[in-house]
Amino acid sequence: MFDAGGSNWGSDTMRSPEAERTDESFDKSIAGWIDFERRPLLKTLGAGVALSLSSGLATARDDDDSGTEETDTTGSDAAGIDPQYGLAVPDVEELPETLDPDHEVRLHTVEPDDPENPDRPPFFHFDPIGIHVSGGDVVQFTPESPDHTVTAYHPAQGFQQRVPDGVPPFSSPVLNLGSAWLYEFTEPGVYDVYCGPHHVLGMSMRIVVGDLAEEDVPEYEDTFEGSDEPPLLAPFSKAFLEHELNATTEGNEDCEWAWLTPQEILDAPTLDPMTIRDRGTVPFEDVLAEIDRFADELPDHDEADETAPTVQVRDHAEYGEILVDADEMTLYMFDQDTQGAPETACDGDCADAWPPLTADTAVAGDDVTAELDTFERATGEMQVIANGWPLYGFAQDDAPGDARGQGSNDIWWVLGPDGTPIRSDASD
Ligand SMILES: [Cu+2]
Repeated sequence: MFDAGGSNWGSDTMRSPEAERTDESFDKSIAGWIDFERRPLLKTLGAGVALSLSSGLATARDDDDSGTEETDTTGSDAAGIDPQYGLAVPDVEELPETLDPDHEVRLHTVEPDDPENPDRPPFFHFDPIGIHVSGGDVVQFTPESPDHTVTAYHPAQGFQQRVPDGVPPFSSPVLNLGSAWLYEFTEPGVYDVYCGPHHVLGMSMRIVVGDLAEEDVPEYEDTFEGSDEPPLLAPFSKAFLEHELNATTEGNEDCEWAWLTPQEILDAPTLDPMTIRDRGTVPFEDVLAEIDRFADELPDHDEADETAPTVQVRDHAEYGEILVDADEMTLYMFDQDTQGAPETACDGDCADAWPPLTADTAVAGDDVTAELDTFERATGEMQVIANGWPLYGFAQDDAPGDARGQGSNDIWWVLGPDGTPIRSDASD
């Protein structure tokens, strides 16, 4: 029930209704916080949007009127993910089971917590903003606000190449809420990507693929000036935009640049490729904290909870280092579950006694070496998996350090930092 999208990638997309719609809604989405005098700047941004997407724009929406299923004939690989166009899934609820994404990146808009400066524009960002994936991993990009894209820095998009050699200038279409876009990262290396509509607001991120070594880290320089050819793409440079901002806003010469810039983001120390490789994921907050002029304005928002570790390690007096949840409560695995199977053998009354650990995104604490993932329970909640084992709490544990469920019926066990069950005797 989804269109693989291949037939929608027209060559005349610059004039497609979708491009115009995006241009318009982009204006609307930021009109609320920008003053009237700056409208000419927005026109400039709008033009840039159409240009930046010209080589990779297509609709992510189902064509409900067509009544026919069209087949992708553009040379997709076996998984149906095109190396240039990825795979747009109009309805994320209908993600084909054969495509099991290994990672998820959300595309966000967050209002800063800045009562002193109510006109401060929102932060448009990817979260996590840095991830390390294995070669061949599929990443699902999920918009949580409208009108984002995921686009490679590439000469074909008007930028220096910031993806490994041979990687095409890939781009998602403009993504609407409820959709998703999948891309398979096959070539090892460092990938910098941006959101077309929000690039000038600093919306960019870095993906490190494979076992990167220090000597393999590419030197990306001078990217944000745009390329000389074609010169029309130069409007992406910060200098140009500052000029426009100052020219269109009276007495604005001393105005501090209100937005994040991609350069600030991608130069943040915590987005160093080796740091990303070592950390696995880097939340947006960590990058924001490293940009001096925003360091005091971290959004005080659910965002903080979403990026706090969902699973961490705690030393237990009897069992040594074990996995615990965000509140340091002991976590368990269930022998009747099948390791690696995205399903649970514990629901109903069982789930009352052994509440599943749920989170939209599983974030590993520092000492967690188990690979974390999630799957959808019948209730619609996302349950966290460590090393292939669905995780549960125990209703009779009252405080951190309690592990009253250990060895219960000889089928419930705590887990070590790598997600291996610790099948010791019951403690009582
Ligand atoms: Cu965006």
